[in-house]
Amino acid sequence: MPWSSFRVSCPTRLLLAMIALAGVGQLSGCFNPSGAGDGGTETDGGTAMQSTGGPAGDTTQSPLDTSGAATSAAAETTPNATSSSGDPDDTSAGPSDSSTGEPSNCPGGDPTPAMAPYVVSDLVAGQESSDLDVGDINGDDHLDFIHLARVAGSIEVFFGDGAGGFLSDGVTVLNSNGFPDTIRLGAIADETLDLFVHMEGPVELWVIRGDGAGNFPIQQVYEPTYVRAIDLADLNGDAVLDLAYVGASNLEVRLGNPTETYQSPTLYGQNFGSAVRIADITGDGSVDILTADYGSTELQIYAGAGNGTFIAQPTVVTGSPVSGIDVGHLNADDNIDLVLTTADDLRVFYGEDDGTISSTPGTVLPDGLSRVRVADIDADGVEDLITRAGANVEIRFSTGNESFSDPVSFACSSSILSLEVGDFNEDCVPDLLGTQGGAQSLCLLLSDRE
Ligand SMILES: [Ca+2]
Ligand SMILES: [Ca+2]
Ligand SMILES: [Ca+2]
Ligand SMILES: [Ca+2]
Repeated sequence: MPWSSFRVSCPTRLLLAMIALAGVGQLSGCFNPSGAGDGGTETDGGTAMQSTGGPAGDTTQSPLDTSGAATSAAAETTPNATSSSGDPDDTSAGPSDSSTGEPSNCPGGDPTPAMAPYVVSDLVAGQESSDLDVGDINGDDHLDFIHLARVAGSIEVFFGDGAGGFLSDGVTVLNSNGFPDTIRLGAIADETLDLFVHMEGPVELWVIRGDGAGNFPIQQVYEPTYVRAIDLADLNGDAVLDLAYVGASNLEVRLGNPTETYQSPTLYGQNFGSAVRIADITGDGSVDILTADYGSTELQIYAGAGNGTFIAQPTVVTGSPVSGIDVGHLNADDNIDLVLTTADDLRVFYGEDDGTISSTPGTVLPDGLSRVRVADIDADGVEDLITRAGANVEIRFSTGNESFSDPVSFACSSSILSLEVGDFNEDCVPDLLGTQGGAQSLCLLLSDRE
């Protein structure tokens, strides 16, 4: 078992820095990722990737957040599905909260529509990164990120300083002696973020519990577990984070225990999955699971009963195999929408007023975009599309009328594998962070409102 000696290292200088930061007033209105993010992991050609949507966003949610994407999203102007939106303790005012008329917590005032300049830089990581996730790992109210150095097998945290910088070059929290390829953050049964890591060779799912201070001292190994894509949410309403993943041959659902351990999986359907996403796509208040299969041109929807069990629904025909899934609010109504990337195009399926999803795409962009994230980049209350094309990160702004702008492109130095969304510099504009193939750095796109 490759699970051997790893004990958290937390250099003294870092501790001092964190202590110093504790006295800094937090920009509570601007900290949280706008919700994009976290979501399901999607894989593309065997490379672990993010969608996240994800629960982008999932990454900072507590288990209580996950109660129902559409419900919570509709109740707020913050549009992301499984993101931080449902958390009553979440003081974050995403950019779209500007529509509420509440006083702005954003330095310089709320972002204005159509404003989305980014400064692109390489963030040296020392190792090629294969996947990442974002969240406040050490509880100082500043967004951090964690990433996998696949070849070295190490897991590193970069603690954010709240101004777009990071307190060190990365702190190794675990040496796996294996080949981690997928990583997710989520709080299992308390407020502190825990880690979910898939290992290759042997295939195992590692659940690594965090202490809320940036250390990950408690590990569990579930084997053999092959994960191509994973998403996290509370599937049965007990406020404990549950797991849904695809990989070897089925959709597997593992329910969490209050003791922060996981039960044996329940299997659903044949699935050699490429992507999975949890969201209340049926609009009944219980989260559902969407899965895509490498060999299939249909998206499978498993409707949640609210108790942790799922029933397969009629599939959504996608035209060609799906590589990426995200959900969000991409037109002007409050219904949750679904966006898919396939080998040939990007398709948006808009939610209907009766709680169903249209069976035919309302918008098709004829570009072969292999992955997608949604986030409201320009703070107009409608989420926008974030994709990548090789080394470029592309943003297509939603008009709110089921059409999108031409892509606005930002060039990274190498092809983007995983992409996450979060507001690292706390200016209320989502920032973007991607892993880059063949580079010992990550690509940071930091919003620049000047
Ligand atoms: Ca932090
Ligand atoms: Ca649960
Ligand atoms: Ca927008
Ligand atoms: Ca920002």
